[in-house]
Amino acid sequence: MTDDPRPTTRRTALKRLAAATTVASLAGCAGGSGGPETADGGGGDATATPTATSADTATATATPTEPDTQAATSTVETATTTTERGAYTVDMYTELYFDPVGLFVEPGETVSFELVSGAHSATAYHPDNPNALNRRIPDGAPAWDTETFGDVGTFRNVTFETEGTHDYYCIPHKMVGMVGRIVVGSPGGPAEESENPDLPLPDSARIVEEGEIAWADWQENV
Ligand SMILES: [Cu+2]
Repeated sequence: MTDDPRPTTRRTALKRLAAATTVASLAGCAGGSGGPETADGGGGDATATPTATSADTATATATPTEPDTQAATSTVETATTTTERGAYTVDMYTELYFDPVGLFVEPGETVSFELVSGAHSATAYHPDNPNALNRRIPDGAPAWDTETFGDVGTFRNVTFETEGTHDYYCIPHKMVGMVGRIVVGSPGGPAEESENPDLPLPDSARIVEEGEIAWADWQENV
């Protein structure tokens, strides 16, 4: 399905970058308390995304999802290992990847982004999110963002309501290709119009077909 002639030197370079950045993140931003500010005043999406707080105040702020008759929304809530896990889990590793890198869910389902090692975020490509630069989630979907967190073993939940293709990235590691894709319901939206600029992602049709694509199965293609 892929005719991917990318030279292996890219992988080598990525690994070197990964190693270097791992050290940097361990030294620098392991605390996770100072997540990047969310850009305010965009005003685009009427449905405000609840702001995820730092992990140490995790339980109090989860905003219940209210069924919205009109707008499709994605919500973010903070969570700890003691709270309820979503139907799906995406693991985040200090080696700078999401696993699975490609995932299919039905609208309304919740994905738990779990921190296995390092300090990471899962952040939608939406102009309101830090360094997103471009939009790669469907029209009408809010700027979902777990913000960066560093407490290993915890997770944060994102509930996906908006059908289409949601590309996302890790704020500290976007530039070294820590990105992933979730197809909600069926593929669609701006992510389908161009290849992901930070790292090629699995084709959405393949994600739908296979349900999930493990990083180990994909990294040979990048
Ligand atoms: Cu990361």
